[in-house]
Parts: sequence; C-alpha cells; structure tokens
Amino acid sequence: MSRGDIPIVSQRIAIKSTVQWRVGDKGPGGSEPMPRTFPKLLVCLLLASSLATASLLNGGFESGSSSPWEKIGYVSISTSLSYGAREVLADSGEYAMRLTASRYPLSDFVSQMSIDTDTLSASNGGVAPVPGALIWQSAVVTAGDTLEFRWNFVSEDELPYDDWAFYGVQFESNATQLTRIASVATVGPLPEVGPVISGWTTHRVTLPQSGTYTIYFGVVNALIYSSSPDLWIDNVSIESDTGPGSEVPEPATFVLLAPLAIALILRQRRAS
Ligand SMILES: [Ca+2]
Repeated sequence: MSRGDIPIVSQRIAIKSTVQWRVGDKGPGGSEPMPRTFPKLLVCLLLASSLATASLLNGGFESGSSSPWEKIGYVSISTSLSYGAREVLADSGEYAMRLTASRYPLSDFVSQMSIDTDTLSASNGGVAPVPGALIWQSAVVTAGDTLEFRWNFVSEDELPYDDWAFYGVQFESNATQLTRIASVATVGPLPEVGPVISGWTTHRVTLPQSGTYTIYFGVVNALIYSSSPDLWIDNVSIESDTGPGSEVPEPATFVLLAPLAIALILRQRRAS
C-alpha cells in the first residue's frame, strides 16, 4: 500500500461532510447543524484505520535510512550497485536495503533470533554458516495477515560454498522460523565473468497468529568467510484480509483529523 491511500480517504470524508453539512442552514444557537452520525463516523474511521494498520515502518526504505529496522553486520541503504557489467537497482522508489555477508560473531547472530547454530544451519540443508548480516523489525499483526517482500540475491561463490539468504518470522519471543530465500546452489553456477544475480522476486507468507511478530532478513557465507553474497530487500509489507495494512497512516492525517473529530463531538453535545 502506498502512503497516499489514507490521505485520499480523508479527502473523501471532507467531500462527504460538505454535502451533508449544509452551510447556511442554521440550527439552534446559530450553529450550523451537521448529521449526528458524522462525528461518530469520523471517530470510527480514525479508530478503524489505526486498528487495521500493522506497525511495520519504512518497508520500502524510502526514508533513505534503515531506521526503524535494527541490524547487525554490514547493511546499507542503496539506490544501485554495479556488479561488473551488470547492475542491481532498488526495486521501487529510490532505495532498497542491501545486506552483505560480513564477519559477525555466530553466537550473537543466532541468539538475536532465539535459535541455535544447528537451526540456522538446517535452513540450508545442514551447511555450516559464517555470519553474516541481519535486519529485523517487529510489527503487531492479525492472524491471517500476509507478509510480502521483494528480494534479489547476488551469488559470488561456487559450491560447496553454498552461501545463502533467508527470512525469518518470530512470534512473540518464540524461536524464529527460518526459510531459505536463495543460495549459491539455487541460483546456479557462476558465469565466466561476474556474479549470478537472481533478479527481483516476490515472496508472500501468511502469518497465522495475532500478536507481535519480528520479521528478519539475513545472509550468510557457507563454510568459510569468502566471496560474500549480497541480499537486496525492498517493499516489505504486511497486508490484512480487509485491505492493505502495512504502513502506519501519515501522522499528519491524525494531527489534522483528531482535533476536528473532538471539536465536532463537543459542538454536537453543546447543540443538543
Ligand atoms: Ca524501495
């Protein structure tokens, strides 16, 4: 969902109020009457929009910074990067997140996700990992919400050094469930010149429980720290069954609409 959706809704509210709230039609006390349902409708819409939105922020990295994603290892907000004669561009907008498998203590890497080394290894068929880079962010979701993201894996190595990228979903403080996104083996052998670039690909997964999930994206070397892979991530969102809910509405919308709703309620009470 784009950030523009919520302001469009608020514009519709404004237009509707203009039609229903007849200017010049004076009520008791000289105030202009308005339909009793309008302030309630506005409050309901405000509440509904705040409840329907999960709290995942900066999923497209268009703020130009990684915040509020947390990170370990080498990660950067990138517009593009040349790999020899080829180039990876951000998938949409100007920026994407690029994770490069760097050298990072394995114990810190796995403990962040509440897993052990064997679990990380099992996400790629038992290959020993050499961390790595990791980003994560927590979001409040409703059971059945869909996590969607775009990924692009850049493989610089050859087998048996099966470097890989993964995503993880952690419900509350449980162990993180890891899923491999891609590896040296899945994207195929290196060409004569340059790395293998998978290309941008969409991945979706349903989040089965209501509560707080922490979403992880990571990339690691296999066996040794050499010829590190890159994982690019863009357009991370969490959408609900009832419509897009991945982004918190523009703060300006609430700043403008909340006092208006309160003023309308007070005015209605004074008038009645
Ligand atoms: Ca982007």
